[in-house]
Amino acid sequence: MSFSNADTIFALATPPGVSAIAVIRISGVSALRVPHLFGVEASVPRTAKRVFLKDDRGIILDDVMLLGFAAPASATGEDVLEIHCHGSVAVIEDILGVLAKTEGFRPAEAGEFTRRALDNGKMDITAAEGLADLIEAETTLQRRQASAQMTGQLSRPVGFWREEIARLLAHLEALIDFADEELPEALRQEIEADTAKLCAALETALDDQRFGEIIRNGLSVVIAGPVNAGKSTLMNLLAGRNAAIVSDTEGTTRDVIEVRLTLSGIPVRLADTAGFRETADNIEAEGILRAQTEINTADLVLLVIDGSQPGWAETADKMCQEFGSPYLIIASKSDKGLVAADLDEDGYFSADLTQSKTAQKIEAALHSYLAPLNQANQTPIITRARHRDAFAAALVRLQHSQTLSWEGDIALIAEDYRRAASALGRITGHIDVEELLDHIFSRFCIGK
Ligand SMILES: Nc1nc2c(ncn2[C@@H]2O[C@H](COP(=O)(O)OP(=O)(O)O)[C@@H](O)[C@H]2O)c(=O)[nH]1
Ligand SMILES: [Mg+2]
Repeated sequence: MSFSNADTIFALATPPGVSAIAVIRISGVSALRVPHLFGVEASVPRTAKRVFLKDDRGIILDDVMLLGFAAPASATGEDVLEIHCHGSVAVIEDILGVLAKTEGFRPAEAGEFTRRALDNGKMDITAAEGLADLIEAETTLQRRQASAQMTGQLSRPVGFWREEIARLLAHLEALIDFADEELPEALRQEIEADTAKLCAALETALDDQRFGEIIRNGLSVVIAGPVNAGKSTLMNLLAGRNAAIVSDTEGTTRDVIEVRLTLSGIPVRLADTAGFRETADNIEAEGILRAQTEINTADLVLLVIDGSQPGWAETADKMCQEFGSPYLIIASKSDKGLVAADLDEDGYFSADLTQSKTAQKIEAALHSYLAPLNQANQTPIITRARHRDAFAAALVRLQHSQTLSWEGDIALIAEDYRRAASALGRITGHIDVEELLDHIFSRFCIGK
């Protein structure tokens, strides 16, 4: 963002449109002077004050409540004023209009309040991400995860590990400085043991079956299979509405149709796709290509296949082997008589998709698939690919350090620790290890 932090910024903090109350938020050096612009005396910080804002002709503009916060004790770390006005389009426009034409004021860019909070040390990147997730949260699990991240679920362990790595690094640096002296064996063992502990902790955090990312983005479940198997019927059954066209005409579904649902508290993005078959139709062929892309990136594929047709199990087996994702096989049309199959009982289940009660059966099967994900790590701390990459990079560095010989160049080992610490620092935005090292060295005595 290239615009100036010196400006006082303002924005409507509530959704646009008509509402009982709307909140206009103002942050920056001139925020607490805003009441004067409306012919009102300044408010006392942290005290709610009811006033009548006036326009430039002294006519009452609205009956509002003002709430001020003096820097640095505010959400952005700057002076902040909130105007709680009536949620009328005209009132909001008129108040924003006065602010817009005042010298030193300008409308906030997207995310700029949070950006200022970040710049002023009010929150780190993980808390800002948590806040963004909280605002977007649609399910209880998403809300819990977002609040946890906002309050340090991720930044606490990251900070702790980073400090631990820096502490070990400080020892290594001291060893480099006193290279002439004999390497203290006890210290070497201690560093190695602590490094092993760190690696184990990172491995545990990484071994979360991506549950945090799944909670955040939704589990991607793709319905796939041959044409006319009942894929769209299954989609509608789970969605509880006719989201996709069901027809006995082959090749009816040609594009990917997506609905969002919540299963076992987990948000699910359910996608219906075009059935597989050879086709001369360009649009359908593109649909099949899209289906394949969806399948390859899915968290779970529901393969629907007509179970009343001989040879269905073999076809299903062959198809599943090409999937890069976990899958469940659903043999449909069991009402027409399921053809016995040489498949593991747990490997599939049969269903009459035209019966609404089948939905519960399939939801139960999905639940048993989702439940273990949830158990693996009750409170995943990784919620984004960005975090995962950083954890993995730190782990690789620490593991690499363990392969290096202490008889060789200790500076090489130290470099691994340095890089591991910066990888973790990228998560919270604290990349500089030197500052941490200075702090740690200040507590060292010579020879330690
Ligand atoms: N008898 C019976 N018919 C089904 C079942 N599932 C789907 N159908 C019918 O099969 C035809 C194709 O279904 P559709 O969902 O459009 O299949 P898709 O091509 O895989 O999306 C439709 O006429 C459905 O009513 C089932 O379990 N039993
Ligand atoms: Mg279909």
